[in-house]
Amino acid sequence: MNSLPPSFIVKDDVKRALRLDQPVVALESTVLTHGLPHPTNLALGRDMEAAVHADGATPATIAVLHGTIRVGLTDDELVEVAETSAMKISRRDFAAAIAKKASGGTTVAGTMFAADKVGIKVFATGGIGGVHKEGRFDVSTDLQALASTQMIVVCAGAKSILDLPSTLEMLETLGVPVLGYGTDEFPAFFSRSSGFKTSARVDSPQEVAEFARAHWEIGMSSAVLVCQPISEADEISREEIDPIEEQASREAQEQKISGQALTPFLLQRVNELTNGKSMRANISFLLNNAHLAAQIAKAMVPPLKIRAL
Ligand code: PSU
Ligand code: MN
Repeated sequence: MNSLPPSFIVKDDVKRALRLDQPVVALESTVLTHGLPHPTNLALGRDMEAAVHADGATPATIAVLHGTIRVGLTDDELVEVAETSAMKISRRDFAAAIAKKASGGTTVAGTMFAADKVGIKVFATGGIGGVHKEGRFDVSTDLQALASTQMIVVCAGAKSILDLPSTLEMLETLGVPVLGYGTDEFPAFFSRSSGFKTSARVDSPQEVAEFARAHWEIGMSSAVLVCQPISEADEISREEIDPIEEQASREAQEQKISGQALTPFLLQRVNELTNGKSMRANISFLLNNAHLAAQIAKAMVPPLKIRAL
């Protein structure tokens, strides 16, 4: 961490944990700035940090505040992120935010960039971006980040607002292992099943850690994507959610919503159309993913040191 650029600020407890090789879990913040309404977003941000702590790891929520990239937020800073209408920061947006001294929530790709810079190896999120149905070239930078960052990313799969088969094909093309946690099937976010297969199955945090070690020890440079299905209690059936997601997608096309605005629009519409049920489901698996990520981070200790001959 000695050569960090000046625009980075790492919170003291995160710095200490990293120096001592203790488990750390990165958390994203676009879900706070663009995924959930206030004050639910703040409660969720706090609860995700508490979930990571409860399982014995140090949480590092990542965001940009007044032009500095923060790895780990104080509670006051978390309040600020949750309250301000901020930028959505993916990889290409950091420089704009730094130059303008702006604030923003980091996407999966943005969070992976900052986490990787400081040496964090495990990251919990809700859903990754992917190939959209609405635009031929709307493919999330999240996929590129997964292709090129050695990190374990815990998610609940991808939403069926995305083109799931194309997203999975892209992950295969990019060499990203897609692991089902306790399942052989790729989970579809709100629903436990999607009808699509994962590339491998794992059943414990230790197995995830062993898989990641093997992947990186042989020199692979891609992430390991761990997909944990939503709990049965909070699941929304595909019969119920699919038509709603289709409607949201139709509306986005009618209203010509594209680019960065598309994912937040779809999330919000699906939430409105399910009367908040999708948001409750979202919160449920975000917390489950934070717990699992902490357990995986613990299983990754001692960290992998790749030696040359
Ligand atoms: N999917 C969700 N909730 C989210 C996101 C995706 O269910 O909050 C956010 C994540 O931060 C993800 C980003 O990285 O949206 C993807 O945006 P885009 O499709 O514009 O790359
Ligand atoms: Mn996009």
